[in-house]
Amino acid sequence: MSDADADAALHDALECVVRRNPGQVLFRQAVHEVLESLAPVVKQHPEYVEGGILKRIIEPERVISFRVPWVDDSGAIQVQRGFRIQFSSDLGPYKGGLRFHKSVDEDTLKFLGFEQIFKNSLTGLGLGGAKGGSDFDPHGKSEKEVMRFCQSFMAELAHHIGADLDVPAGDIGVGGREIGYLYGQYRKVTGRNEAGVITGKGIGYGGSWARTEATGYGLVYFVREMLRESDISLEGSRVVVSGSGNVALYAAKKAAQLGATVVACSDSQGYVIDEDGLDLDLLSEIKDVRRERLSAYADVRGNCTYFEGRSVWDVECDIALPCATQNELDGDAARALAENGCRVIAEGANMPCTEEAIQVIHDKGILFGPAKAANAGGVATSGLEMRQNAGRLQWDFERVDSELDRIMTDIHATTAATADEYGMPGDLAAGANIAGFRRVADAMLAQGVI
Ligand code: NDP
Ligand code: 2IT
Repeated sequence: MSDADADAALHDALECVVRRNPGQVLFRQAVHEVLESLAPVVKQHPEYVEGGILKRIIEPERVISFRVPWVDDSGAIQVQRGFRIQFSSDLGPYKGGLRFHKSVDEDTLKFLGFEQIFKNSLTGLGLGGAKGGSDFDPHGKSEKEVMRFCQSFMAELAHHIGADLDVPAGDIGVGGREIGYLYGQYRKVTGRNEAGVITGKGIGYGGSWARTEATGYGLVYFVREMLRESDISLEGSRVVVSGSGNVALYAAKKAAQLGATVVACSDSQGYVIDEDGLDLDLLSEIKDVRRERLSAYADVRGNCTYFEGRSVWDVECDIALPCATQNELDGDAARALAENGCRVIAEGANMPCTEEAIQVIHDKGILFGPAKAANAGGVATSGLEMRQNAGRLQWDFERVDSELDRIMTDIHATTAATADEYGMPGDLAAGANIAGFRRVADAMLAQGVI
């Protein structure tokens, strides 16, 4: 296909997203980022355009939106909006997390569902792409309020999911506690013990060892692979993570285990810098057990500094791991990191770097690990949990962790080889988009226009 025809097909697909989804800026950003990488693929493979792949892949198979009423502790009735975006089932059952955060809307979940298709493809497992969630804000809610909300949310969602249909998991605001309540309500509503319907379950009732750790650990395994042929090493490096939730905490723990000093982390209010290296057991206790704000870490730890309302990307580091949320690292932040000598940025969160930031990272020669590849360890381990559930067995921690390590190593090798093959050596973002896309596109061609 000629360059002009390929560019026109990609341009038409993006135009279609903009026209059909007015105001959905995150979804547009995510689609643009993928389509931008695909020109060389489309030129070589006109069958993708002829088979309508670009037109089909940008339209979710199904968008489900529902009312979630619940009663708060004062007896007042609250109503939230719930969603499940079932984006693509070409590689397997729909798969992707649930996000509970006040910012959640259809735009957010479409961007996340779209990215999930390619991420799940890269894992090499049989997983389609989906995302769901609600604008419920778990901050400051009592245990009982969280339970009642989860029950109401699942009373509706249960009609749309199943072990061979759609398998949710956690994301921002949805951790082990919420998954427990959601799974309990699924059993109650359906009357079935169907463990493979949701992942991230507790170890005692069908969960997988190492799922809790998987996204953060997987991110650091991916960084280790990125550094293999460089003069940079995790050992002795200075690392900054953003966020202090599930992904941030276990990324920090694995980086520290591999000899790095993790000097700073953040939450939505501010960041803490601890020059001796963060006390990660204390951080776990404050965030996971006590469910307090990060400022409480500084109060208990002493001898460290908490900055309210300031950017964690001002902290000097060798390696930066954005692990909080989308568009948290912008062009200015990327320039600040570069000026302070940062050599590596790898995305634990989904789409944490803005398009301008990615351009700056590229121009400054900073090594970049894109989210679809670098944070795929979480969903990959969810895939391993589904496999264990289907076999009604449970592997030990070491087995799951070593499978995770192997999958992350393979994802790195595939993305690097694909970038080489398409003449963009070292561009792991392009490699991830192309490799992720090709597997789904080939499956779509093989299965016809459905
Ligand atoms: P958690 O809810 O455990 O933690 C989220 C962290 O990010 C908190 O520290 C939170 O701070 C901070 N944060 C959330 N929203 C904002 C915001 N708007 N501005 C600044 N800080 C914010 O979520 P996870 O750790 O599970 O998820 C983090 C990221 O990783 C998300 O992008 C998610 O999509 C992605 N991800 C998660 C996977 C998983 O397995 N959990 C897998 C792959 C990717 P605060 O408490 O103050 O809100
Ligand atoms: O963004 C993600 O990959 C996740 N939140 C994990 C999804 C999953 O199904 O484990």
